[in-house]
Amino acid sequence: MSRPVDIYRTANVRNGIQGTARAYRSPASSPSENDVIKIYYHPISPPSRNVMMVAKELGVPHELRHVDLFKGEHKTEEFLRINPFGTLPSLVDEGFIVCESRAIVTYLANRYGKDDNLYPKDPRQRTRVDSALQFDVADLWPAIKALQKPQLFGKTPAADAEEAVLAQLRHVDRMLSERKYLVSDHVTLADICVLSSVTFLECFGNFSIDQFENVSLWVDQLKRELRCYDVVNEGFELWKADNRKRQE
Ligand SMILES: N[C@@H](CCC(=O)N[C@@H](CS)C(=O)NCC(=O)O)C(=O)O
Repeated sequence: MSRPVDIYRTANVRNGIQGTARAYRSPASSPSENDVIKIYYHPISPPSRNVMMVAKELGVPHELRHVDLFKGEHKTEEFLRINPFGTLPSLVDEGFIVCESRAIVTYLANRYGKDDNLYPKDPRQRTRVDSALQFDVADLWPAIKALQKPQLFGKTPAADAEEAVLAQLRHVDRMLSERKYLVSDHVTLADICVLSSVTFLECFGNFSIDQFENVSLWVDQLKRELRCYDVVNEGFELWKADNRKRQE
């Protein structure tokens, strides 16, 4: 596995800002400096970006471990011992391993959330968040992945892939016609995870979400409001810029 890369540190140096992930306030129940949470990630992977954004929003100290998907590092014996599915992201908290990004973000909020804003404790409010997370994992993200992943490897997506994405975005747009955020009057885990999926559509510059007015406004607003967005997504932004150049 390659040397761990802390994209936050890179971002902070570039932006002239002091500090790394540890600059965020640590909650009372956070682990010791010696056994800090490890997040295995790749900067352009939307599920990885979910987890990194939630960890930052919660102020959970963590260390990033870069796993190069393009070199197959996620299929090495070493990594399969952490994540038997051979996918990113994964989290290790004092030896406790969690795979699947939406399970990771709910774990982080349950264990380290100082309040229940991101993941409400009220059963009905929480079910609204869970429902949107299930929609993301089962419907929205697979449609977006089917359109984008082939292009990552220079292939052409299936003929109906774009229409499938449009159908899912219509659902998101309808949800956002009723309120400012997906399921509540404030940001929840649902917004962060769905935002990661939707912004993956920015990869190739050949798909626009502009026809979905509510979705477009919500994306712009979240990018401004989430204090973690720029720092967590710097690797993604750099990759997108390089990719555009490669395509010119
Ligand atoms: N449901 C999983 C999906 C994870 C996933 O598919 N991650 C991609 C990166 S975006 C991956 O590791 N792909 C490698 C592979 O499938 O071999 C999650 O949310 O964690």
